[in-house]
Amino acid sequence: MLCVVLVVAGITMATWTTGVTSRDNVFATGDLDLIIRNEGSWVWDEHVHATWSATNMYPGQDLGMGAVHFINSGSFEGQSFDLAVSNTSTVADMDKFIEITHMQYENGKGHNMLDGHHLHDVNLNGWIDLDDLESQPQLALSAPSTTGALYMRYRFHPDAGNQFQAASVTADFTFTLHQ
Ligand SMILES: [Ca+2]
Ligand SMILES: [Ca+2]
Repeated sequence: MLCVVLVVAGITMATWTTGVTSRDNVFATGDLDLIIRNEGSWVWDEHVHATWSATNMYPGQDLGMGAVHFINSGSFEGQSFDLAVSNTSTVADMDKFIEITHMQYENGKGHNMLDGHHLHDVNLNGWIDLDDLESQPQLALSAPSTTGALYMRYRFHPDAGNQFQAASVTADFTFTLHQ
């Protein structure tokens, strides 16, 4: 059995604080608080573990669309947003065969991450995949002002060989909002 588990986890809460204290002055600080929810869920949570998964995958199979939604519930507007992934493959380099066929970041405006200006085929296998995203975290994107979303679609690449039978990839996504 071939399978891929795409875990959306590790939400980073960015908190703005100041250590300055002086007599008779008060410096009040605000914060950034990034929370997410799964597609199909109404619950916003800092500790959501959204799981995009596919089992019994075969080479060439479309793995469908996954979505995760964001909201900044803090008192500051976020200035920038980072998106990173860390992959664990049970058979080496399997993440290179999880092709990303669609990747759209929405924050009031749609950003096609496959437009040639964001994600590149850095491992030079001819397609954009989870390994490319792992080595190119998408940093300093414009922040989700109130809400935002990430939509991704995957395909198990047709060139995947028999070495990946009974193997799996786990991809942990981390989203960071900066003041
Ligand atoms: Ca590639
Ligand atoms: Ca990798």
